[in-house]
Amino acid sequence: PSDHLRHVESMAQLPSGAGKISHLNAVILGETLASEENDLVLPSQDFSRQALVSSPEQYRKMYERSIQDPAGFWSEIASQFYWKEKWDPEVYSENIDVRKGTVKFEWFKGASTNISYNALDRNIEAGNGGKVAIYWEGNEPGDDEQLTYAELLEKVCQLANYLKHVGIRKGDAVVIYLPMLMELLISMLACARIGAVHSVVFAGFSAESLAQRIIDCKTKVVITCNAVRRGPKAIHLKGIVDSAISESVKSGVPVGLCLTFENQSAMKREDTKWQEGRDVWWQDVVPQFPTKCAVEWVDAEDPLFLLYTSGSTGKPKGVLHTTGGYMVYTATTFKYAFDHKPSDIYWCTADCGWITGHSYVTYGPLLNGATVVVFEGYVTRYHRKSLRVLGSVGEPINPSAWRWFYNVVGDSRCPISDTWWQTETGGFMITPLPGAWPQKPGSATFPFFGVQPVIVDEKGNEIEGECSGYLCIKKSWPGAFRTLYGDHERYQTTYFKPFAGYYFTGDGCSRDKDGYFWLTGRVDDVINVSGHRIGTAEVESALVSHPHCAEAAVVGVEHEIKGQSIYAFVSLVEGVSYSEGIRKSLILAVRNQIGAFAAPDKIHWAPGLPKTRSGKIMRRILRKIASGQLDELGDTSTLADPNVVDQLIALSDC
Ligand code: 6R9
Repeated sequence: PSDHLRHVESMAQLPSGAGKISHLNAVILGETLASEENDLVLPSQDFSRQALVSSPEQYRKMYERSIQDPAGFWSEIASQFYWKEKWDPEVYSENIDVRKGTVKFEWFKGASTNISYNALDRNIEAGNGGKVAIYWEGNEPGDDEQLTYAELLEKVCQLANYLKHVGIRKGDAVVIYLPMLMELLISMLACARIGAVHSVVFAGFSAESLAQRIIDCKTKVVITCNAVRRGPKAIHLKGIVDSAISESVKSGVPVGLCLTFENQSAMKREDTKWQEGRDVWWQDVVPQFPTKCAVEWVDAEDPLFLLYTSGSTGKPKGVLHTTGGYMVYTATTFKYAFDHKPSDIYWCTADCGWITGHSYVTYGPLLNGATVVVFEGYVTRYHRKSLRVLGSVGEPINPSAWRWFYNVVGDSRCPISDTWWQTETGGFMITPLPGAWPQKPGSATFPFFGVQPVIVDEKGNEIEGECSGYLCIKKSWPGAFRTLYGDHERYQTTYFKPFAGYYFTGDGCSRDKDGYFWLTGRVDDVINVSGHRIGTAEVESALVSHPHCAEAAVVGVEHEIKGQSIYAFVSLVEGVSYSEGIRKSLILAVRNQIGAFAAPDKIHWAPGLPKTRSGKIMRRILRKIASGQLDELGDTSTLADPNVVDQLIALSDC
């Protein structure tokens, strides 16, 4: 790794802190509590002294203000950004309660701004044009580059001008299917500059998944690269895009342009399949365009991006984020959760194909004028002396993993921000503030400013104090998603109907006697494999598309390394018998339709599935069988055919 990796100061996905506080419904630590006995890890005095928020009291003051006077709190923060026109007069309006009509949030409505301007031009005007914005580390040692803020702006402007030249206008969707090259960030920022709506698709998704997303947002342009190197292998991304586009064309979405970056370290031009007229090499056109591009000022509530995520039905959801609130929220959460200092070099290991990459590789850090490491491959070895803050996100981190991260990676010195949030929330929701809180290994601690988490019971009643239940959020926050693209009804039904009056997160949660929040995982049919969100229904529909599969039921089981792994119960059609060949081809069906990351670890042959008399699969029982908890099967008397369970147990090791 080149020199700058030795100075990585904060790794990303989220940081931590410590403290005693009272908050929300909870309250809590007595004066004497701060010790290991209570499993508290205190931030060092040195750290706290220099931190943006350096005590529980300071947090509490800011938090209380953010709840009592959200308009004042957020408009003060928002004033640090450039707005062509200010919002007037309301800072926000919201209806979170389906019983009161259509759910709708608006922040800074009427104001006009541009996030690309705020991330680039504003920092350059403040004198930081020569500061490094991106350190890019390629797959191979020595394969690295860097861009200052001024250079990044020029590249963004050239692409923005090119996109305008080919007819992309404000509001048009642009699909980006790229690995972690600098061009991925450049593409996002170029779209934002001209008011186009980017939809980044993780470059591990299959052609079918990519096609599904292209069709849903009806894009005319796909930005990709010819190939990407994964270890010794080159993956022909352009080939995947070709299949996705032909699929889209068949469905009436005629993608007319495939802008392809030549990723020379992975594949040469000559070896790339090409369709004249539709395909264009990035390097042939983009550099010819002017390095200045006027900004398209957009309303704070104009869409910034779409990001598809898994839900509990087969069809991925197009989570839509708008401009103003998302900008203010990601910048602020980044600043406080990582205790950002201008001299920091910040590295987030996430891919921009997921929300973490959007909010905490691209927008949050650049809006703060930070120096960001973008990394395509794997780190072999680096010094950790300069690390200040560690972060974690995506799944519950158990106390022993937390301690390893803290003791080994952070030399028992760096606070960890274990940040809980979602694609839908735009930014961190429950997170330690390093320097403010004593941490508890495995707890995401307390809510960020302006966020009101509540725990509700099955009936949707808020429960207080030490308890567990369903995690919901009361009131809106600036970074909240505004709709599911093209399906506001599904947005309301999925998130706001289950517990009327609240946003339902889909997560289970408990709160301890000290008021700390502990996320316990999804309570719906979503599986979290190594931080990748996968709907059981998506995997099931990929399996049943196999001609020999009659029925499939997928559950998540605990996995030591991945958090959860995918376990599939499969019934074959009559007359076909189970074989290794069929097992492999079933797994291939999932890889082809979703992507390799969604491949089941286990296929469990199932002559029948446990169903209620009304035909509903009882996943509770399947989960127990999958995790070998056979003495905890519970009541099986409501099954249409209780014998099915014994059959499945007998086939456990096949
Ligand atoms: C940011 C992101 C969201 C789901 C979420 C929850 C799980 C995220 C977590 C966590 C425990 C944390 N999750 N952060 N669980 N502790 N710190 O991951 O977005 O891909 O939409 O996933 O991830 O289950 O509901 P997304």
